[in-house]
Amino acid sequence: MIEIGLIGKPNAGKSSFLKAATMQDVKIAPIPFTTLKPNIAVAYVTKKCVCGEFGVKCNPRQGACINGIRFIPIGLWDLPGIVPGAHEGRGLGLKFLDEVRKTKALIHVVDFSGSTDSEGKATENYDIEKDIKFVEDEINNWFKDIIERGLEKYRKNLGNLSREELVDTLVKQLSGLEVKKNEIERALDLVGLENLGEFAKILREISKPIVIAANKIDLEEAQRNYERLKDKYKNIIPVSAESEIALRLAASKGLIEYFPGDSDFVVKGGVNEQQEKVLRIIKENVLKKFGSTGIQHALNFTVFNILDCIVVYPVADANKLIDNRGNVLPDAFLVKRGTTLKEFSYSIHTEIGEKFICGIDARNKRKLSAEYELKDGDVFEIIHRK
Ligand SMILES: Nc1nc2c(ncn2[C@@H]2O[C@H](COP(=O)(O)OP(=O)(O)OP(=O)(O)O)[C@@H](O)[C@H]2O)c(=O)[nH]1
Ligand SMILES: [Mg+2]
Repeated sequence: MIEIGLIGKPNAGKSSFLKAATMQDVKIAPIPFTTLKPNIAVAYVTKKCVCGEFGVKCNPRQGACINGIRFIPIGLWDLPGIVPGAHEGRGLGLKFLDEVRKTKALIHVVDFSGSTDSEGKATENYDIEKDIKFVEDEINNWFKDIIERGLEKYRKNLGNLSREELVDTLVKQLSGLEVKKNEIERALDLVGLENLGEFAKILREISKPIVIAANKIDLEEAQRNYERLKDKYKNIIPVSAESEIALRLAASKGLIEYFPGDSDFVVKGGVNEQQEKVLRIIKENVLKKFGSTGIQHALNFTVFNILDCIVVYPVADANKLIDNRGNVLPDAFLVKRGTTLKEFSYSIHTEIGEKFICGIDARNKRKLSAEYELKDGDVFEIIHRK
């Protein structure tokens, strides 16, 4: 399962984001350091399912398929707040980041309203660009410290190491961080190792990209800041975690019809005056202005645009599209674009990879080779030796 981490200063809304995305009951409060230990919960990215095209009704083993939209599980980590100097131990430090080494990307939840300072304390007109910078710097420093530790024993003779030895050393040191060999090679090609800080920064950008969630976008100040900065930073999504929580809650109580990611909702009745007012504000101030609350969009954007994942559907029988128990289109897997069928087979089970013979495309029943590059929406059977 792909894992994503929520980072940011205290009070930015990380736990609110997690709750909005998963409805997991986590502690949320307007005081800094409410979260003291990482929480993980299952969230979902959404994509149109292939069941409509094949004219079948699917039985997902994980997640769900609702109105032809497939909900594919990912792991989402809610982390304690980061303050400037965290990599040197300030605040709660960065120790907890060790628990999220396996994340493939990070969502930086930023309080775009500017109503909290770098430590999460209440203020006014805070310069949010400072947050965008210091949190990234802290994460880059975390990488740098790990790389430095790995190279410690070679310090005196770093110049004597061949490129291959250097890459091998870095691969070993960074393996727990989900950093791949080709990512290390790319970073070395781009900036070399002369300036370790620069190398760590580039490697972090390649191997753990950061998406900015411009949170609290329901507030006027946040909307002003977003308009001012949206073109300056790339990968920035306007978000209102609080609005999404309210909408999901109202939907679960049967007050409204609402689907995560929707640009609107329908009131079903039984809404009191206060609830009606809150819903109206969300509709006018968030949904109409930004197209959604941004929570689902931020997750989908991170997985599909930034990590460049596609969705594939392995089945045990390419004719009936079922697994061994008769479930139709049981699995929808996220894989990185460019993954070959053989690599995918290994990722399911080493034995399937080792005994791989070929694949069969469920659409045209043609054979697929080991080197076939999987495409978005592929449905296939893997034939392997028994
Ligand atoms: N207006 C508004 N307030 C929000 C939004 N999201 C979170 N908040 C508020 O911001 C405060 C902090 O939220 P949390 O989710 O606890 O923040 P956190 O980043 O997890 O904080 P720490 O655990 O202390 O690091 C709470 O009072 C939330 O209600 C939002 O979208 N809009
Ligand atoms: Mg929290």
